[in-house]
Amino acid sequence: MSNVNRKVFTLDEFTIQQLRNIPNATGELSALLRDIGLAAKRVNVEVNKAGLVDILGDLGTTNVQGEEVKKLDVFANEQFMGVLQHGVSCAGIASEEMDTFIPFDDVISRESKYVCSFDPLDGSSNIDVNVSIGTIFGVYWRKTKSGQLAEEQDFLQAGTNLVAAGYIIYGSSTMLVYATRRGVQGFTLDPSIGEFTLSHPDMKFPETGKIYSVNHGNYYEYDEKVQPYIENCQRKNKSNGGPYTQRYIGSMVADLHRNLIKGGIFMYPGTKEKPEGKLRLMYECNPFAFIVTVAGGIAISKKGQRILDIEPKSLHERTPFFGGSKAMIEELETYL
Ligand code: P6P
Repeated sequence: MSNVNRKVFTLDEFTIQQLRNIPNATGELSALLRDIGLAAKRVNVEVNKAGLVDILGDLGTTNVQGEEVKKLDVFANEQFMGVLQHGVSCAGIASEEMDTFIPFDDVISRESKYVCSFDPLDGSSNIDVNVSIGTIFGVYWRKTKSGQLAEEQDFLQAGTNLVAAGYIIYGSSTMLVYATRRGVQGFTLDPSIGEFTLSHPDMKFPETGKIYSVNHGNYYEYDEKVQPYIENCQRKNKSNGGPYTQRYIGSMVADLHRNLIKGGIFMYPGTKEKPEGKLRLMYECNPFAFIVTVAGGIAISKKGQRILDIEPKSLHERTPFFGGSKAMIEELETYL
């Protein structure tokens, strides 16, 4: 049969094609990624009409249409947990929205070989002002034997053990970007068919860039070694690889997505009051460190400490995060 000329792959077609190309793959990871894509489409619908509902309302309040208002991050958490619990690939989920992990206690889920960590709606405070927000996820092989309930050790794994990681950005368009060791693939939601379609194949972090992203409002709180690097960024000009531009949206997914495409460095340093910084290791930093690294960039928490090598001690621990273009992180490390 002639090879049908297929210009555009949907997420489903792409993951199934990957499955066909990987010997002895069971299809569980492909199925899991499709499940995440489905939940992302449902969250996207709610995020896109956020301005029309009273999302500031507490649980149980009703909106102008008389619908029960769910805070969007609670809604998003339910959507991702729901599809994974009723899928065939996930034994449990840990979420920034939940105090502890949830093992899925049914026969199929107990047999499943993956567990997922999620930040179901990162940057949700930005919804009220119509700024891009996102979902961040990581996928691990479980460490416990299949057939039993997932345990905390299945989730408390270093980022180097990630099988896949990705994010959805609910922005001017809605994109799903995921990384496996085979590369980083970007899909854009095509509303005309309601499918994520491959728009950014094999994404690579530009070797260097001219964008630095940091919250200048905390400048005087940052570590003394970080401040001179930020000043170095401000002093860049035509004669020394600049000028640099400062871009900071305050939504990790949006800031890192832009820098992945254009090149740049994203920083959330520790401060004197909070040396561990604000960002969560399991739900924000590890997934992004995996994506950045697979794409050819670098992600560290301090000099010589790659994020992916951190051995987690608790599900909700935080870490400073410096991630982005290889040459920019290497220059930063000379200051740390
Ligand atoms: P700040 C959003 O609340 C978030 O967790 C990340 O998405 C974002 O990068 C960071 O916090 C922004 O924090 O302190 O600069 O407002």
